[in-house]
Amino acid sequence: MQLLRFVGAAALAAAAACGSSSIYGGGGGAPCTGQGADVVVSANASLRFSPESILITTGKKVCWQNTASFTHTVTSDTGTVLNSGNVGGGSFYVHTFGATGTVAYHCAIHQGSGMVGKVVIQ
Ligand SMILES: [Cu+2]
Repeated sequence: MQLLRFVGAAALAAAAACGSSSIYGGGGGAPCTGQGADVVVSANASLRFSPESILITTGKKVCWQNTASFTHTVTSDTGTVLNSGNVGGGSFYVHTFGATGTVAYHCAIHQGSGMVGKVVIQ
């Protein structure tokens, strides 16, 4: 019990110290599964983010998996919190959210087709 309490405290401390950061990569397979993401959002072949809106807490790691065979982006509507650049088919983009707020984003290539999403961080 004592050990469990210690591990819990360490995990909390690590989360609190964790700022905003991004990871890029992937290609083939299901790379989000190896990223330790708390939430996975697919950027799919139907030009949609799924789920389109997610609710998380600070310190959570979100992985966008491009499940299409073509390129998408994960790009903040305003600011640069999410700025994936081109994410090729089968690749992923990971971002850990360090601050509360609402981040509306879109795919820079398919925004005109309604490919938009939102992350609410509490
Ligand atoms: Cu797209």
